[in-house]
Amino acid sequence: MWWSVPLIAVLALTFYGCPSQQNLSGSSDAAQKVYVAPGEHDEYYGMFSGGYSGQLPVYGLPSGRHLYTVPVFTQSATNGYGYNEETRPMLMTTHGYVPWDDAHHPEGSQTDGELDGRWVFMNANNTPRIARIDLTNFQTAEIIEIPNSAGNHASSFVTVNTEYVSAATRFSIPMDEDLENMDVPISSYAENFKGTISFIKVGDEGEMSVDFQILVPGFNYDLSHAGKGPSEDWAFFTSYNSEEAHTLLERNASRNDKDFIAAINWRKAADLVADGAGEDIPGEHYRNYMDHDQQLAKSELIETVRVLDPAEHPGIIYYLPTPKSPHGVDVDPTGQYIVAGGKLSSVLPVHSFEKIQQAIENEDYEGEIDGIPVLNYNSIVQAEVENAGIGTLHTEFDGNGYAYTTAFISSEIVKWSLETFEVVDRIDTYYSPGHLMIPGGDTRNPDGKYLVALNKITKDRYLPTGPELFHSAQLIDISGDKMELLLDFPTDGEPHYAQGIRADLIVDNQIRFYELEGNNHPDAVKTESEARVERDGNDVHVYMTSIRSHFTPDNIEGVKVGDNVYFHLTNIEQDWDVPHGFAVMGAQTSELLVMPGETRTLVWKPKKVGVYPFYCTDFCSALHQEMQGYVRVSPEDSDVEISYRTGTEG
Ligand code: RUQ
Ligand code: CUA
Repeated sequence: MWWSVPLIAVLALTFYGCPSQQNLSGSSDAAQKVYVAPGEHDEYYGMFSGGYSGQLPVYGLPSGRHLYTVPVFTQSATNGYGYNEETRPMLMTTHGYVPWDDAHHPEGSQTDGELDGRWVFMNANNTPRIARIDLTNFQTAEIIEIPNSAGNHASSFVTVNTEYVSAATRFSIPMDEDLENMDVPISSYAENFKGTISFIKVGDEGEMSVDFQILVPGFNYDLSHAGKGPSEDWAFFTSYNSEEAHTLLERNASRNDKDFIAAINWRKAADLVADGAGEDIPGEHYRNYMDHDQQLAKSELIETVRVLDPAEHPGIIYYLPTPKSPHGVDVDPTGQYIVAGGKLSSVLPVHSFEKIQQAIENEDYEGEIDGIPVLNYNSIVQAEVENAGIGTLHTEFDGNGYAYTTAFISSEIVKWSLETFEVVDRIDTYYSPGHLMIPGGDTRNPDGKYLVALNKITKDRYLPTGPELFHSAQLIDISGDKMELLLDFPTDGEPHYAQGIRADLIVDNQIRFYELEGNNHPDAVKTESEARVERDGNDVHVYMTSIRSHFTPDNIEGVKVGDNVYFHLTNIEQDWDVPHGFAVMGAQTSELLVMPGETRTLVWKPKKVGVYPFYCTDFCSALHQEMQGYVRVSPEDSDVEISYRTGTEG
């Protein structure tokens, strides 16, 4: 337990001189199990959420090597995502350009309930959005905004064939067709505030659209997971604050003994919508996507959204009473059991899908809320796992009949049987795990070899770095009867959830460079002879190429103070792992990092007269330092004409 560490740490310090040697995980046996020899590759990709970094850091497992970070909801100076003109539209929202978010749950696309290695979806919690990351190039391919929502936390979980991705409002908000009526006192929460649960349709190419929203009472919707097998037409969403408090939730939303899991028959709702059910209400939202042909992100504004009122469409949603402010909701590989994280509960409740179906059939209800039947708790609960730790949050499965649950307060992972519902093993974590991840652990077919604990608190685990410490992940061997800690490593940003995907599902589909012929960017230049500089009023367009180790052109004159200079750089290399960078003195955005065959644009507004150097930022060849050039900037009223050259004296 983390609060008991200082004492142990002091003892350890006395005897070994190092506080982290208190546990014996550094045994050579454990080291062997995570050792990936130089030049060898890991068995899994670990796609971790970056939490408040808004990105998707990617680690190799079991080694814990940090392989890459995919920029998603946040601008990234590392490669210019969100800074350059081509990718800025990805971050467009109805609130304007939003270059940051809080990303919580990466989820891999599935076919027939198994990971298929095509895409990873991830939610933005703050300004509600869902991103789709393409695993052929590890770039964000699309971001869709979720309307009528605030705090998109119960997202982005997929149905068994990636028909839909889920979203739900964490913070209920006033909702009205007439936007004027949204200006209401906060104290009118109970009468005016509503939630929505959204189903985002995913097309064959991955393109997303908000298919429908279900209007629900003003609780806080927290997490979700779709069913599988017998329950595959259903999706489950936890909620808290069934008290509908709007202040001091810590106390006021912890009164009720039970809150609810919303069980939604998404198939039925989707069929109804396809037949024209529901109502289109205002719901402005952006859909931003990468146009691969033009290598440019595009934004489109969608104005309405289809909404279903459960009172008018019986059979699409039921409430499952669940103790007490539940957090995670996880469905076992058979699709039979729905496990809720009992954040404030002394037991871990497990609902049975079969019993839920019976209760629905028998109309075995204990009440109704806004037209939503509340099923009888005692009729649907299969078991309450005792002794599963304190502050249980999330559960994953090994495919061998066991479930693993994180306990935040008692700082441990607890392994229990899906047959006896008894705890069979437990292991301490360092410290306070939130989510956990087993590769495929929320699919029909988990790989029950490793488990990663995604910890919230780090304390003394690594060399201290001042008040701020990276979060930590711990790799645990779950292949035997006893869990064994193998490795821990710091993570970039807060790893809420993660996905472990078998490397062979991804490796063979990798794009190594973009074909220059396929580049239809309107500002691309594919040969040095096409490179040029053109003035158009106050705009100067530099159509530039890069190849080892020069830019064309590299001497530019005739730019004036007050101009907007667009550097459109096409990297005409056709080889793997030869990006070129571009930076110019005084630029107010990041560098560009341009992949072979790709075009990227940096806008520069020189403020002072002078001669400005530009250079390549990525060490690309032995003569990388020579990869540079100059732009001459003349006074606003100067009559120096545009001219440019490479390799000739001016
Ligand atoms: S959360 S620690 Cu998924 Cu954002 Cu549970
Ligand atoms: Cu091109 Cu360094």
